Amino acid sequence: MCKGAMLTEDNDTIAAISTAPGVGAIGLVRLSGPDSIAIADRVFVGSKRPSEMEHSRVQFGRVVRDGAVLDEVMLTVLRSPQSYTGEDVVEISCHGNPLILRDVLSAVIDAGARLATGGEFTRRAFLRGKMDLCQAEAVMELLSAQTEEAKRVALSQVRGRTSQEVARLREQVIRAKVELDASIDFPDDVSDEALMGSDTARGGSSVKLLLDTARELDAMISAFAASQQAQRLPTAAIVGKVNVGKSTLLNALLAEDRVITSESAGTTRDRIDADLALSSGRRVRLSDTAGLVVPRDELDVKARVKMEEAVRSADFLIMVFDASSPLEDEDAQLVKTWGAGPAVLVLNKIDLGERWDPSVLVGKCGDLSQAPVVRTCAISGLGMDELDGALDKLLCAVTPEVPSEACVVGTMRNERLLQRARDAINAALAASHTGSWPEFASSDLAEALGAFNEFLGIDVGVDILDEIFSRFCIGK
Ligand SMILES: Nc1nc2c(ncn2[C@@H]2O[C@H](COP(=O)(O)OP(=O)(O)OP(=O)(O)O)[C@@H](O)[C@H]2O)c(=O)[nH]1
Ligand SMILES: [Mg+2]
Repeated sequence: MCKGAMLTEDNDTIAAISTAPGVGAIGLVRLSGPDSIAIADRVFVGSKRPSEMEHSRVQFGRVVRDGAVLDEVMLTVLRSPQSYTGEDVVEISCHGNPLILRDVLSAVIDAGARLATGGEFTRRAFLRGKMDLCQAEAVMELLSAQTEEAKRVALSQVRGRTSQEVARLREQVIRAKVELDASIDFPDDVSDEALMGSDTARGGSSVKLLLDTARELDAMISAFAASQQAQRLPTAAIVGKVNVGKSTLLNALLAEDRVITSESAGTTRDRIDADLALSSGRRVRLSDTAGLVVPRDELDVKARVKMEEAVRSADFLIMVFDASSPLEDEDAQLVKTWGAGPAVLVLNKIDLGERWDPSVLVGKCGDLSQAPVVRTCAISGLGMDELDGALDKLLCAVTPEVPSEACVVGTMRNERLLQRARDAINAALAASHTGSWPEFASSDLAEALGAFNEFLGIDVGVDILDEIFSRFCIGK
């Protein structure tokens, strides 16, 4: 078992490329461990040796191997314990070319470092007490956050707010348990009143303390559900009759030639997803779908199934119509079948004229009266700004509100542990209504403390750490 901050695992020096794969202005190779600075001495040539540099100083120089210059770099030395991992860390900022980064990494490995595994830097930060497990897990959440809410939750967790809240609740349970245990060991010294509630002279009874804790846990658990929904990328399915310009509209929104379009009806068969960043910065996943048509063959039937799946999983619909030709049965079918949910109505091909009024559609489905109508010409991009704005409003409407002051946990593991703690506390409270209080309650509270400990990473098993850190990328 790991004693959280106390136990350290490996004591070697690890290295990895910490920036994202691909070309960038700058790429970072990071070393952590007791030999980081000695290894840097072996590969770096500058006016000072890295071992002579003070903490957090940066120096320009060259990384060399066998006399050949691999790159001109900026090298930073961070001395233990004032670094991300708590160990000696050296960061080498190179030109962000993957070939250069690979050369510099292989030079430091030849000089004595080991290639880091996924999440190993953060795992070391946890094991050396730089952060608790809840914060360490949130580092990964922060890197992969796709929505504002996901970013907010992860950042607040990385900064330690969630850990502080959970540590406070854990303290409350410890206080209640100490009082209960005292009543078991010294039954004459602790009155039932003190435990059950009316004796407030002792600074609040165990029952009151536990009721408050369970209430706070309840609030965190219910905020989790709303927050999870707000954390996933909302999706919108682009639907409509064949050939109305759905795929052209997707390309216009993305400002790239992403999907095939053509004048023959039935071009799109499969569902095609693409992520779009709106001008507000909010993001939405768009699904282009096969057009509605009377099925002629098995392929049409399969395409229809895919289209219906996309509609079912969408948060809202982008219903596309050809404004330049008369409405047909498929248009009416679209509105009748799916017009009751949140949607934006797109009247496309307005460059070819507008043959009908959108009120005709609204008349077919009462719920559509709330739907915004946007007129577009997808081949020229006309109307895309209005559509961007309409999508943004719909996104706000379908994203559940999570109070910004709510303390929310980021992962299912975290939420399950809070539930486990809450259920154990409730079991302890139930015991207070039976003759079994306080013996049974004390063991329930031990269970609640176990859940809090696992949450914070106190006394967790290596298997749990492996599980958590295996999801990390290499270099973090
Ligand atoms: N004039 C004009 N033509 C358009 C417009 N939008 C799309 N088109 C054309 O309409 C044809 C069909 O476009 P698509 O985007 O393939 O239509 P779709 O709805 O995806 O069609 P399916 O995948 O077959 O259901 C293509 O020839 C497009 O160039 C528009 O706003 N104005
Ligand atoms: Mg298409």
